[in-house]
Amino acid sequence: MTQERPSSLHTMGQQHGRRSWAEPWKIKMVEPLKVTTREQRVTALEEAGYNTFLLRSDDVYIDLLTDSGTSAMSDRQWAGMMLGDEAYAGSRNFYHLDAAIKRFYGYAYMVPTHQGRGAEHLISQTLIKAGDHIGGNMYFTTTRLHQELAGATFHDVILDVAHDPQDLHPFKGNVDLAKVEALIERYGAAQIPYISLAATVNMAGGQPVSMANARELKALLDRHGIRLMLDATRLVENALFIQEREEGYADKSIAEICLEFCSLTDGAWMSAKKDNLVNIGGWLAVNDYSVFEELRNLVVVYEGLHTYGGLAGRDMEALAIGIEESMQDEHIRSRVGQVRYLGELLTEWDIPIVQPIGGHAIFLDARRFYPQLAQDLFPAQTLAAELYLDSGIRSMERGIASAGRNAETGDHNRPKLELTRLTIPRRVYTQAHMDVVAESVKACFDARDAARGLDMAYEPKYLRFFQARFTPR
Ligand code: P61
Repeated sequence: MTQERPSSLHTMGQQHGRRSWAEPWKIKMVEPLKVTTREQRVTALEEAGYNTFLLRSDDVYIDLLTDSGTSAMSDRQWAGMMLGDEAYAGSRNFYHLDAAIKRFYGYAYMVPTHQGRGAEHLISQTLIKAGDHIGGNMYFTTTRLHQELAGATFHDVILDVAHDPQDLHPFKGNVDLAKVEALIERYGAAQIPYISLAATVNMAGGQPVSMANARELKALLDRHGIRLMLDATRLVENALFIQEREEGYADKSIAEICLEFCSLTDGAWMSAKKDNLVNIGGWLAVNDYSVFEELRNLVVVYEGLHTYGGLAGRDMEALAIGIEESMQDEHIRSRVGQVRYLGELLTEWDIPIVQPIGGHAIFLDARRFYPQLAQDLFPAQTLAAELYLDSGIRSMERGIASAGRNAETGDHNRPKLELTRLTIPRRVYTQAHMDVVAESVKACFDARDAARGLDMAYEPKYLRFFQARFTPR
C-alpha cells in the first residue's frame, strides 16, 4: 500500500485556492544587484543624512524608492529606440506618439514634455491666474507646487476616508462633491479654473477613482463652466480597479475603460515615467484648441519645440510603444498583482499598511508602526532608514517631511497620513524579491520598540524631502 506524503509546501496559488500566476514576460538581460553588509549600510546612510533620496543607487539592494522612470522597457521598446528620428522639427516619432495618445487617451491635441512636472508647469501657467483656487483629490508635491507658483491656493476635495489608512472604501480616491460645491460657493466659478483629478491617488496609497464619481464630478463642473483636468500618471492602474470593482465594467477592456474615463475630462497631464513604461518622458493633452495654442506657445520657451518637448526622437518612440503595452490587460493585472502579493503577505502578518492595497506601492503606516514616536520625530523617515539598515531596501517617506511647511504660519504641515512607501517598479523584480522585502519589513516590525526617531538638520526651501538631512535621536 502506498502512502501519500503530506506536503507542507504550497505555491502561492495553492495558498489562495487557485492556480498560480506568473509574470507575463521573461528576462532577456540582467542587471546584477549589489549586496552590502550592515556596516557598509550604516556608513552609507550616515553620509546620506538618513534620507533615502540621498543614497547612491550603488549602495541599494532592492530599490523601491519609486516606480517613476524605473520600469524595464520591452524588446519592442528597445528596438523602437533605434528608430529615433532626431530631426529638430517634425520627427516621425512625434507623430507616432500623437497617434498613440489619440487612440488610447482620446484627446485631440498633445504637446510632449520632458516629464510630468514639465507638463504641470505648462498647464498651471496657462490656466491659472493669481488669486485662483484649485480643488484636487489630495495634493501631490509637484502638482501643488506648480499650482501655487502660478498663484493659486490648493484645496483638498478628496473623500475624508482617504485620510484613514484603515478604511476599506473601494474608491478612496473619489472626490467629495459636497466639498467641490462648497468651494464653488465660497470662491465662485470664475476663480476656479479647473478641478485637478488624479487617478489613482498617489499620496492616498494608490487609491482609485470610480467612473461614476468622475461622471458626477464632470456634470457638476459643467453646470458651472469649470474644467476637469486629469493627472493621468497612473490611470491604467485606476482602470484595473474599475474593471474589478465597479458594476458594469467587468467585461470591458482596460483600454476601453481608460478611453471612457478620459472622455469625462477636458485634458490631462502625464508623467509617462509611470504607467507608460519609459525611463523619461511626459505629455500634456487637451481638447480645447485655444488652450492647446497657448501650451504650444509655452512649450517652446520651457521644454523644446512642440514636436519634441525636451525628449529625443527615440524617447518618443519608446513612449508610443510603451503606451500601447501599458494598456494590455495581462500586463496591468500582473503589475498590480505583484503589489497585491506583497501587501497580502504583510497583511497576513498583521503589519500596519494602508488598506485597501493600492496600485503601485505598499504604504506602511508609520504611525501604527511606531506609536511611541511623535510626528515631529519623522516616523516614516525613521522607518525608511531602518528598512535600509536591515536589508539595503530603499523606500520613500510620504509623511510630514514630504508635506512641507504652511506658507503662512511657517509651521510643518502635519498630514494625517504618515507613510513609508514601498514602490514597485514595473517589470523589474520577481516574486522572490517581494518575499525578501516582506521579510525585511517583518524584521523591522519585530524591532519596532527600539526606534527613537530623527531630527531634521538641513531643510531646503522647495520640496524639502528630496534633499533634507536628518540626525538620529
Ligand atoms: C513618484 F518624491 N511621482 O511617485 P514627474 N503626478 C503624479 C506623480 O506621482 C508624479 C508627478 C505627477 C513620483 C516622482 C516624484 O515628491 C516627489 O515625471 C501623480 O516626476 O515630474 C511623480 O511627475 C510628477 C517623487 C515626484 C517624489 C515628486 O515617485
